[in-house]
Amino acid sequence: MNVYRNLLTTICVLGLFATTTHAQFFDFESGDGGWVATNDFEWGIPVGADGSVLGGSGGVEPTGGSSGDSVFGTVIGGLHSPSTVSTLSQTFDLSTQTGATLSFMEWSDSGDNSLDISEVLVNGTQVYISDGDSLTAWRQVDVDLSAFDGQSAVDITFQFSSTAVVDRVGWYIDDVDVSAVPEPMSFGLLLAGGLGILGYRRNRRSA
Ligand SMILES: [Ca+2]
Ligand SMILES: [Ca+2]
Repeated sequence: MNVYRNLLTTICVLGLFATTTHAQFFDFESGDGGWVATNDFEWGIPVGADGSVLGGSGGVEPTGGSSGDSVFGTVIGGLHSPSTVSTLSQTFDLSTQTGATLSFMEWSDSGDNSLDISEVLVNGTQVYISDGDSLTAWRQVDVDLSAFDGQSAVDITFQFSSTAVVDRVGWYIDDVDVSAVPEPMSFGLLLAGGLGILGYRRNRRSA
């Protein structure tokens, strides 16, 4: 009976391992997490800069992060630049994943979407566009990336494109989470490994 109980426990434990993984989570507290920033995007601690006070328009940037202090934003403590495309990118391997998702926290003050555009591109395809609201709190965004399951090079890019019309504090990003569940083959390997350990322990006990 003990063998069957152990087997059940092993399967349950492996089942826990097979649930959604959050191995690729970035709170940006200890660094840039390998994200590559261009132009206005920079890593740092926002201080609540006010777009109108700075000579631009709109609302304020956050004070600190959604988590901790640090974030990425289009000019920390200042207005974004006019007529500039700024990007924040990293490439992920989703070749052994299924049901991939992207979630992140955003703070946006970019005005009407007909002017400045805050969007997420995955392998060049737009998967999210922010409405550009003048947010006064962090907002969670969830994006389904399952269309990219099985691909070994999935580029995720946060892209902020500004016009020459009016400058605001822009777009701030924190707590980026690229999650997925190991595909069935990976789960099978885990199960086989677990059963192997169980068999080894059983053999050792009876030896
Ligand atoms: Ca943070
Ligand atoms: Ca800014």
